[in-house]
Amino acid sequence: MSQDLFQAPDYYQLDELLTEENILVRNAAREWVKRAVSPIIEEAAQNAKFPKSIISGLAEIGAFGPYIPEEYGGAGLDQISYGLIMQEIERGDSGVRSTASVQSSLVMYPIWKYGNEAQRQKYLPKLASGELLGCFGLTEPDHGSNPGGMTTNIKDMGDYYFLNGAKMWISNAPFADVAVVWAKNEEGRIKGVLVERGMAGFSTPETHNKWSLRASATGELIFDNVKIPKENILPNKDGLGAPLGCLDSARYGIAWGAIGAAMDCYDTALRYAKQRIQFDKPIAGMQLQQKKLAEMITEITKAQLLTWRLGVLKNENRATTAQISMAKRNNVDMAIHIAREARQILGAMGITGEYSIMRHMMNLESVITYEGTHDIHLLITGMDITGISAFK
Ligand code: TGC
Ligand code: FAD
Repeated sequence: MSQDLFQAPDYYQLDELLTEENILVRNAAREWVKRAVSPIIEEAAQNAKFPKSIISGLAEIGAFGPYIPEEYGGAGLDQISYGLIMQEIERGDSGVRSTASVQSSLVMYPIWKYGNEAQRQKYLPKLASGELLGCFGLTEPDHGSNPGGMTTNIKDMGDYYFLNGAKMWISNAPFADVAVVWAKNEEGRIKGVLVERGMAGFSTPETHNKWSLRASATGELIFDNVKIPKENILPNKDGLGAPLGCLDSARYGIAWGAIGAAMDCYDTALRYAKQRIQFDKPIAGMQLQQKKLAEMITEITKAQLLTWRLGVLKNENRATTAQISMAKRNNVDMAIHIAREARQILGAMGITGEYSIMRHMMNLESVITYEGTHDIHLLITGMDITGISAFK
């Protein structure tokens, strides 16, 4: 990829809404992405290889557990700083943000919220430092949008449980040291299970041939009579609401992250349009290209405002599932449209790895599907405003 010349758009002076700490945290993440992610990410994506070299840097910028209390190794930051870290990381690559989202919101969050003190002490500090990496197993081959139908199960064997079943499309699975897995007990109640690499009967084959999120490793989790010690069950919450509660936190991070990807596409297209001469003038001077760029900055600004407000509500513990869902859906949709338009502004150059746009565009095809598809989020809003569930 050519040199990273990124300049973040802030059309409505939104920095004035941020605290000093928010800006410090955001700038540290921004600087790290330029230094450690941009130079290596295109090659990692082209080779479909997760760049393990970034793990220590992610831990250093506080991307593993930004809002987890410091006593457990987290960064103890507010929700807006958490969002800004995700924005900056996804400005670099959605797959790198995925690794941070999974570790923070889908692994550390459930251990912190639903685990007991021994589980918190055992796992959280090592997850925060990147010494351990985690993954989150909810989706199954036959249960994606409808995780409540899952068939992965635990059976009480007296001193331990037997875990059987399979999860699919799991980010970080191929190298995760610990998996937070959702499984039904004999009463059909969903429980959180901590499964560790090395347990007999547990395997994590990698999923190949992805055209999207190529710098993130995706895989399956297969459980064949895995013996689970009883202390590996998360005791403090069960039912479908437990995994869905984790998704609230991860979807919130994605809402910010998608703004980062959109900002990078817009900034790249703007710079290119000013330099590229056709018909004896920069294409930035052509009305059709200006329309595209004007619409992009408008949509980015609207998303920034929506998401900042959501962050304020989240800081006050007032953000609802439906509000988070709306921001995830809107912002990812906004980013994917901007990526497609920006790609066209670069003409043929837009399809190459010289620029980040095509990589963002392909990545966003996963982001619009995972953590609830665009359709599912429309139906969550529909359910919220009508009071009628389209899922039943
Ligand atoms: P429903 O009947 O609505 O709810 C079941 C129970 O859950 C409660 N609940 C929530 N609790 C906490 N937080 C939330 N966000 C909650 N949403 C619902 C609800 O109150 C109820 O509780 P109770 O006590 O009455 O039992 O459930 P449903 O079966 O009708 O499903 C609703 C639906 C479709 C919205 C839900 O299943 C859904 O969100 N599906 C989408 C699945 C999804 O998002 N999967 C994501 C997998 S993880 C992933 O993609 C990681 S990618 C990571 C990366 O790489 O970045
Ligand atoms: P399906 O549920 O089969 O949906 C197919 C289509 O039908 C979609 O367009 C959907 O919108 C539509 N549809 C489904 N139900 C309805 C309905 N009621 N009304 C209208 N339309 C409907 N999962 C994890 O648990 N952990 C992970 O770490 C994880 N990482 C992922 C990483 C990647 C790269 C990808 C691509 C996925 C990942 N997922 C993960 C899985 C992801 O959450 C699921 O793919 C997603 O929830 C959708 O499930 P599905 O793919 O089975 O699609």
